[in-house]
Amino acid sequence: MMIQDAYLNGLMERVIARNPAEPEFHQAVQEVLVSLAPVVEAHPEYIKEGVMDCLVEPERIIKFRVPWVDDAGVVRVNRGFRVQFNSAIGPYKGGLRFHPSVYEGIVKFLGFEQIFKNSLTGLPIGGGKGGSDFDPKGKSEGEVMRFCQSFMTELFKYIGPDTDVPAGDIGVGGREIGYLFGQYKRLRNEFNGVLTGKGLSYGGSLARTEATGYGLCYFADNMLKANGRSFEGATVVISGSGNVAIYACQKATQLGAKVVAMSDSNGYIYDPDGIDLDLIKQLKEVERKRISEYAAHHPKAQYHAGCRDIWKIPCHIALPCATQNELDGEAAKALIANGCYAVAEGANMPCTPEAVDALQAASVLFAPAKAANAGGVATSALEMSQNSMRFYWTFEEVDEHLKRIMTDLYQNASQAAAKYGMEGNLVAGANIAGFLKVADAMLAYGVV
Ligand code: NDP
Ligand code: 2IT
Repeated sequence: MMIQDAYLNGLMERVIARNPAEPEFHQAVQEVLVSLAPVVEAHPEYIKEGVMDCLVEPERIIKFRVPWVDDAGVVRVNRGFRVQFNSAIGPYKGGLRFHPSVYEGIVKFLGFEQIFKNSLTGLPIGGGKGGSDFDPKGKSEGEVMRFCQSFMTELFKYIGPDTDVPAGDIGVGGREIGYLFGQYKRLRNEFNGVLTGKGLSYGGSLARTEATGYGLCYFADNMLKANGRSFEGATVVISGSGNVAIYACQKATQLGAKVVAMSDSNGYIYDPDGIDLDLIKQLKEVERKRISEYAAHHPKAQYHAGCRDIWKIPCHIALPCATQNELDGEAAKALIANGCYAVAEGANMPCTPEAVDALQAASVLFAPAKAANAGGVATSALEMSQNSMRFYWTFEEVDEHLKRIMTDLYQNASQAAAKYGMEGNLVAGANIAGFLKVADAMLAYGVV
């Protein structure tokens, strides 16, 4: 889609020229600038006071060497990143991703989107993201531990509970957060809430593990009900079988849906009887195995190598929960042809721009990642609150906060879209509502 504003168009050209060979970052910025064109038209001060130019430039990027020794005694060297994108409304907050595909452009796209997502939660958190091109797959416990310790030995200089609070993302779960927190505590000699997603015995919050997947379904439920639909009786396809996918499957099932497919980076399983989530959890959370093993336990289930065709399975609701650009224009057309009426993004930027355009043109209800998956980081902020209070809330208390946050978020995004003449367009609504709070704080600070 074109940016309907000359200044923002020029800004987009400068972003591309100043950040060459970072297509994911360009894609994320382009989408936001398209949404913000009517806002800057009504509020030229955001351009005049430099807010737009500052918004697309990270406050700070830290890039570092991560050396570690593998089990064979060989020295390995990975790259570490932390992009501290925007601290206008709170300390930088966002996950760490360990995956071989990580480079600066991925961390920048994720950090940029995190600014708006975190603002949308209504909680005081700025935007940041980090990670490494380290691949945890096939590594021993000892190798993962030594890598995490080396990573934190550099990162600890730049983070803190009032400065920057990392958490998990792809390849970083409870195990990795434990190793990272242990090393931070040792280096700093401080026990504080510098990371979220911690274990329950050392400051973690109940319901953080479930929060992104649950929040995704709470958001989707709001969107469906506002349009006379619901999860009850719906057939659902979910990509991924990691943290977000597993708890999205659990909540969708609790809300009355039947989840018939899940995937990993090698392929997908289709189980017409409904996914056996206990088995998925055992294979993925405990044994760290491939999803292909599922078929051996359920004879009616089919395993297909490759990820793309998962979107050809007929469903009413699709929840992409694996990675960026995993659902393209062709996949969107297949979903539409099969009668899919809602797509909610659990992963960050899983739908390509062509897919989003096709879904919206066909009036498929579309919940964008920044809004739909914000329940994870919102619950991270609740973990920070509990750490500051040196207190714990029950699972039910945290879950109630999460539900309310996702409902408020849906309302705010819908209202912002309607206010700027784009009723029902939650992409625009989420971008605008997330932007306004950050932009007003930036205006208040002057040029800093
Ligand atoms: P996990 O590492 O727990 O799971 C990732 C899942 O996605 C795995 O099934 C993985 O398969 C699959 N996957 C990863 N990369 C690819 C790829 N390139 N192609 C196909 N499949 C892939 O991560 P999360 O569940 O935490 O994260 C999933 C998505 O949700 C990401 O986009 C993340 O940014 C986003 N997200 C996560 C939040 C959180 O709280 N954890 C919060 C908000 C968003 P395999 O095991 O084979 O690699
Ligand atoms: O993309 C995300 O919002 C996350 N990976 C969660 C970040 C967090 O700080 O909990």
